Amino acid sequence: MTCPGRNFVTLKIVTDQGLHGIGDATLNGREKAVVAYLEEHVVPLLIGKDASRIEDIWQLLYRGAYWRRGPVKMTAIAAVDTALWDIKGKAAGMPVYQLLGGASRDGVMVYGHANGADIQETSDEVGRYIEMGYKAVRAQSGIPGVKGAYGVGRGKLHYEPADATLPAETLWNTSTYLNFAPKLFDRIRNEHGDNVELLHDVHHRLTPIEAGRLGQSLEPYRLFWMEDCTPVENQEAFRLVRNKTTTPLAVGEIFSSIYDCKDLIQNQLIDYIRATVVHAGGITHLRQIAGLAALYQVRTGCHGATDLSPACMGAALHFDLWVPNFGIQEYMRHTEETDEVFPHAYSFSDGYLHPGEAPGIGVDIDEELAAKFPYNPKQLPIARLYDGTMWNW
Ligand code: KDG
Ligand code: MG
Repeated sequence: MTCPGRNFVTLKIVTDQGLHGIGDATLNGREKAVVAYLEEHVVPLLIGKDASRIEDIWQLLYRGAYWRRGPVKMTAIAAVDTALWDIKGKAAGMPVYQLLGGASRDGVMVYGHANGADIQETSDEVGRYIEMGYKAVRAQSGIPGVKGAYGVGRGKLHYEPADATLPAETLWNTSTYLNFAPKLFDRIRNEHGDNVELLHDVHHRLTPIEAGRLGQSLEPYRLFWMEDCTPVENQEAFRLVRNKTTTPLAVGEIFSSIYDCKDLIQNQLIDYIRATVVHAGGITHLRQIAGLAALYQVRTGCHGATDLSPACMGAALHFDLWVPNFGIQEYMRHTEETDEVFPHAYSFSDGYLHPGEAPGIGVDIDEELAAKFPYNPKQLPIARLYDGTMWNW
């Protein structure tokens, strides 16, 4: 565990041939749960195993647990899987995207995060991302009358919601938000034109009928996607949203397996699947999810907030460069300290990321430097309605 600005958990696997691989094992606000699972139940099983048997080790950790799935276990499995792909790439002298089947595109289109205290500040921030070369930008804004609206950080560059040892309390008001959101995107489209893709994260806050209304009211602004418009436990709800709006829907950053996604995908209730390497069982499992999604013209849009470490980002970029049904990749830049702790081969140019040509995932950890940033327990906020009722953050 290390905290170069925020907490990350990294698994490093070393082979007796002198190769090593790393994998991200970070579950924001629940870091130690994954560490304990790895230390108690996973690492002892790996000692002496053949590191080349990625699939068999995946099955051992998944089936062998008896208590299958769930974010803690699937994050632990993802860390092992990523580290083993890293090792296989190094053994072969190839970047992981080559092992997967080679590049399907020249670069990975990413979206950055623009946020501001109000509509103007957010629109200005979208402009700054466009100047930096981004082709796609997520816009989140402070909302008058909503204390601590989702997606608005203290700093512009490194939005970091997990900021307190006990969860900070934010407040939510749906009708204020529903009236506000179209005004935000109206200003952004007016000021920045049609040549930028715009995205928005509702962060699980609406009921299905409210989500339908929001989707309709945002149609004139042609969003690339509306994300997590309603909590995903009730997947049938997406049929109602779908029937109300042509705004594309993205879901899945909290999913940990193909079983969480399959009904949404098979019923064509979403357009983008947000599952990513670290929380959905690693590259081995994510490619199964993408394979299912491809049958239904659902494209990928991997989660890439700052709580996913550069080790996840590197692995995700190899996956993105290869996956036939790629949509977009989220890219929230890390702090300089984080980039130093995790030296990496991936690079950004003109709105696209490329994983680089280093063998493996192209990301390493500087353990000496990492040790200078000790773990600092932090939790994600919670949200309540103005009458005190618990809501979804
Ligand atoms: O740890 C929680 C964050 O990863 C999440 O709030 C970020 O919703 C998010 C996004 O779309 O990046
Ligand atoms: Mg999200």
